[in-house]
Amino acid sequence: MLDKYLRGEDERSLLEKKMRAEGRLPPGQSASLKWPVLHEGEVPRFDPTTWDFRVGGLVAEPLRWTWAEFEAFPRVEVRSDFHCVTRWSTFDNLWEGVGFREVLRRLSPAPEARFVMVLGHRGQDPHGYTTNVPLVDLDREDVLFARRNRGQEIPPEHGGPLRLVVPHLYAWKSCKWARGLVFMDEDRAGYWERLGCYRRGDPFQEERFS
Ligand SMILES: Nc1nc2c(c(=O)[nH]1)N[C@H]1C(S)=C(S)[C@@H](COP(=O)(O)O)O[C@H]1N2
Ligand SMILES: [Mo]
Repeated sequence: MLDKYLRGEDERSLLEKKMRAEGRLPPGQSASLKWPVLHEGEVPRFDPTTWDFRVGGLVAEPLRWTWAEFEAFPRVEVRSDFHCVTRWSTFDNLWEGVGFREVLRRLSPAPEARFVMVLGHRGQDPHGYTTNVPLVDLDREDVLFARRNRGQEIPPEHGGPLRLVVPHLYAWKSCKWARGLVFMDEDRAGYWERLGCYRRGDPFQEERFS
């Protein structure tokens, strides 16, 4: 270890080297051992008696699930990497939660509904955080509404009690405090996308700012 220290190879740069060698470090990213907190606005207070999850837009019928209903959905575990457009990446995050496909099975989106607006907590803000994602990028085994990270409830500042995780796109798509979905026939811009982020945001293509 002293050798590595003297060569300036700390744990972080060793991880970065390994991830680069495995093709898991997108261009322009550095590996982080810490999990930074990054979001706009305030951390919403969670109240299980008023919390709900709403689905609208181009679905057979609009839906609303209470906290108790959502909590009863079967869970999955996913291990995945996480890439923020501000150039940090974390690796092998163990998430547990409700798979996006588990939610999708309960809905009947119209055939033309190829895009989804993911809605964050609104609180006092009439708009709140939103992010648009093509449905094909959500309808994947590794996309989930996460309840737990590395065996712990997700802390409020990281999006607890429920956050979306879309590991193959930049982390601005991984909406914290997720509260709803709107199915759409065309791609509309969410919060960061309106402010100049790419509509899709593939970290391996460096789709950062359009
Ligand atoms: N509701 C909400 N979700 C959000 C954001 C936000 O501002 N509001 N920021 C996004 C961005 S840019 C990143 S990098 C990740 C950061 O998640 P973390 O704070 O858990 O690391 O959350 C994403 N999800
Ligand atoms: Mo980010």
